[in-house]
Amino acid sequence: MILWVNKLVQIFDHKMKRIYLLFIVLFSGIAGMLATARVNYTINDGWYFEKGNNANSKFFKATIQPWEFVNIPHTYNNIDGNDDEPGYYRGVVCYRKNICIDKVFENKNVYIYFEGANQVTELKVNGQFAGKHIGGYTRFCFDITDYVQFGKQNTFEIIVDNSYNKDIPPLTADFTFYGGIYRDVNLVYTDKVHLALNPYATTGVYIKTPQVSKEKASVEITYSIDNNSDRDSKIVVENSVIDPEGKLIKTIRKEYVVSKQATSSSLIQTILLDNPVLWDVVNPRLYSLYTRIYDKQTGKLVDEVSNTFGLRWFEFKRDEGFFLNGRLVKLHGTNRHQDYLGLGNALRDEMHVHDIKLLKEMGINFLRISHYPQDPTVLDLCDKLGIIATVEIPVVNEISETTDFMNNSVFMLKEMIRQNFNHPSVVIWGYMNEILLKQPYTNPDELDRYYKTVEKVARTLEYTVRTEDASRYTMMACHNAPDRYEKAKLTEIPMILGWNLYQGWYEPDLNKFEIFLDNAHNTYKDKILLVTEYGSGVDERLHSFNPERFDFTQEYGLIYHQHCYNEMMQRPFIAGFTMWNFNDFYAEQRIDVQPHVNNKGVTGLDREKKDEFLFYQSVFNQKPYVMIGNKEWKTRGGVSEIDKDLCWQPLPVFSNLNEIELKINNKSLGIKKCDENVAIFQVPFVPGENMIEAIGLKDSVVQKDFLRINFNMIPFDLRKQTVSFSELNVMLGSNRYYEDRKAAIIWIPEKQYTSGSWGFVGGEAYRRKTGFGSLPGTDVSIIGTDNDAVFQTQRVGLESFKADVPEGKYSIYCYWAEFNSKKQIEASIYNLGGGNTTNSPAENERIFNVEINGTTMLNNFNITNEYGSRYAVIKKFIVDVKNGEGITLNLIKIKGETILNAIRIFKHN
Ligand code: GCB
Ligand code: CA
Repeated sequence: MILWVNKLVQIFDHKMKRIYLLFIVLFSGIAGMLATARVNYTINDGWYFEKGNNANSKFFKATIQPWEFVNIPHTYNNIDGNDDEPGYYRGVVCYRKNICIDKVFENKNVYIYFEGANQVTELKVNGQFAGKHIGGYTRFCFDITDYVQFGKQNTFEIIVDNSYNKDIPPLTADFTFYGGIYRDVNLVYTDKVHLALNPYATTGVYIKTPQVSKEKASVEITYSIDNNSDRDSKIVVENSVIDPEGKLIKTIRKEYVVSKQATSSSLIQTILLDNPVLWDVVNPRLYSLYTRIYDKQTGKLVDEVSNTFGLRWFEFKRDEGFFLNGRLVKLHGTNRHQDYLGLGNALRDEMHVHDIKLLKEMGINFLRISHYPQDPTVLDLCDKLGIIATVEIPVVNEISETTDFMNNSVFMLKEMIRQNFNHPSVVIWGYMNEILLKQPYTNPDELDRYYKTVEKVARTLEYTVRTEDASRYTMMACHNAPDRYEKAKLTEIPMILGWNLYQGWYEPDLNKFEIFLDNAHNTYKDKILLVTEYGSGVDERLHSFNPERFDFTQEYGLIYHQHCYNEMMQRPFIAGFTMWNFNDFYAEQRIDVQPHVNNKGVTGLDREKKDEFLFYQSVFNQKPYVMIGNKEWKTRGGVSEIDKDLCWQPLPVFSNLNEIELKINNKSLGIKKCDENVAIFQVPFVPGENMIEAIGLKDSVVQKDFLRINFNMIPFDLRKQTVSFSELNVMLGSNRYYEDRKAAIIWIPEKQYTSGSWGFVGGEAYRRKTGFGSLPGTDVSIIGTDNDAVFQTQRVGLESFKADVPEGKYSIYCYWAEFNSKKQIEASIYNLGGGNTTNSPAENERIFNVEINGTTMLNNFNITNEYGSRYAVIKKFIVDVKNGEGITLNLIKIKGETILNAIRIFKHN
């Protein structure tokens, strides 16, 4: 309840004017003195951490083992989420710390504020329960005033649990559910009377801009005030607007009496502005709003909160696209996950900042913050840099049919909306991703019931968004199974249908991508369409000059992205698109060429730029752009011409100019036209250093890029060439080049043996059969190696590997991994039906002998018996090559087919 006097202090008459002036003098003076009406700082450092919860709180002694000393942001799954052992710790942990709450805060309210902890958090202060929060991706705070002792050390214990919980989304998803307090944690001290932080951990101030045009804007400010004191308080609330130049342009005040021990909510003030400076993607100008509470009697500043906001208007038109401030803007961007190499999700603020800056550098204007709300810095940066954003709650893959699941989802949605309400960058709230990917029932009746529940959850979430925030759009992202979504009536519900499309990746035909787009546009007559995901797996270490689907090479990725990009740009009804993904990210259960990692990022786990990033940078940027590709290919090499120390390999140059000239070691290779922003040159690499120079011309301005490539020449003819033979690393059954970055060696594709050279004799490349044709190599994780790519292909039925090397002492390393397994591996649902059909049966037992230059090295070699399957086996044989015999490795079959996955030949002298 609030007893407020609706008495706006305005300049009505002379008397009021005097009072007004008095206010100004009084308030500005005191505000200057007490700039810190509210105190807020992090308490991230020096926590004792323990897995499990042996909390015996009161008598906690920091010295007791086995406590580990950690800093927040922290997760306990960064190691076990990426090891060979399936699964990762999902359970209870405890963080503890003694914190002194200073006596100066004696009359204040004390809050502990979490930016995020995954996924259930419980707080004890001095042994007493002080709060609990559900959900791993939203902010929350607890009022701990009644539990702390001022002027003393207080024991804080935070128990965090990331166990599977059927009532909390996400239940399953293609990313690792890192546990822990992985974002900042703060203490906040406020006056007893203050802008309300709870129930949703916000600033307590919500800024709406219901009318914005070039001429004027109305700014509607809604706020709630907590009075935790024992007396009703007479207050003045002041709202001041600072324009993008930093100038104070409007201040309004309103008086209230706020009742003791109560929250006064939905208080509103409106400010009208003339000639507003607009927020736009090209010129993102921000206003600030200071909301201050003064004590009416003393004039003392009691609380102050600032929020930034932007003035813009926007609209999606079904056939034409997205309009911002009346101007058509094709939304082009990416998705982003919040993790990083080796750190899991425990990133410092500056790393989030770096990511969004990098995105801007790539030239995007649209970010789908998937699949959950992220660190507050992310949207701050979107506001600041001019990036349109969509945010969503992690209701992914499937639901639980429980009331708690529904309630938790609704609560998360409200948290997300209220916490991010003031960001001008946000135009869409999302609430479901591929929700019908998992089909928990096979029985049609049960599935029907399940669909009805999903529909109910969707309608409830849709309703929640519309009542919380009618100014933005609602969205659901669906996968390529429209019939399911139609059956469950989901396609009717949101304003925007997002589609996650993988034609040309999980599904075979790249051209079906655009067919899908046209169909969707014709089918969903009243829906706005976005492509919320499209992507292909790319490992920075892999290249191929014969790229194909699922080889994880840079080259296939480029073909894929160029295709999708062009098709989307040609269709105005695709209002926007966000590629999957900005960064590679951890997905513990996923097995690709880099197990536990989803490598569809255009940057790596460490944000290394792949060629796909450079491609997009060239198309998204207006400024003249010239960039030589393959920058990440640090140890490059290839096989020489038959009688020359030269190796021809293609090299892409990315550019938005018409033509590019390329030079190698100062010799021009001519001029090439850019085809869809790429010019691919055939480059004659020489052994050792190659200085590459790309030159583009635009309006008589020369744009250049340089790349120094140290080329490892592998001679074709092993004895005659001037480049003396040193080593040879060949992946059998493979078309790919692979960089082993730790050893800085280059693995190259196989070739057939010819006299004087090297290569295989007999056999065929292993291909796995899937629902959509055969694919290169296996997709299982190989245990005991980081170089899975070297083991994931093989030649089956190989008779020999021969290399006509010069005389000398050699190490010959044979690499094996048995793909056949008794255990059928569960097909990944993300393969969308393109999973394996042959997980080769166990009866394919194989036994063979290994013989080098006539000597039997291994007799009755049985890999499965000795090592089991999917295990990396390397055997090194040391051999003296004499009498011009070269190397002949024979595999002599005894049972089943012989195999060899890779071979490394290293010359010692
Ligand atoms: C999807 C999911 C996303 C996955 C992605 C993939 O459709 O929404 O979470 O990571 O596909 O790479 O399969
Ligand atoms: Ca693991």
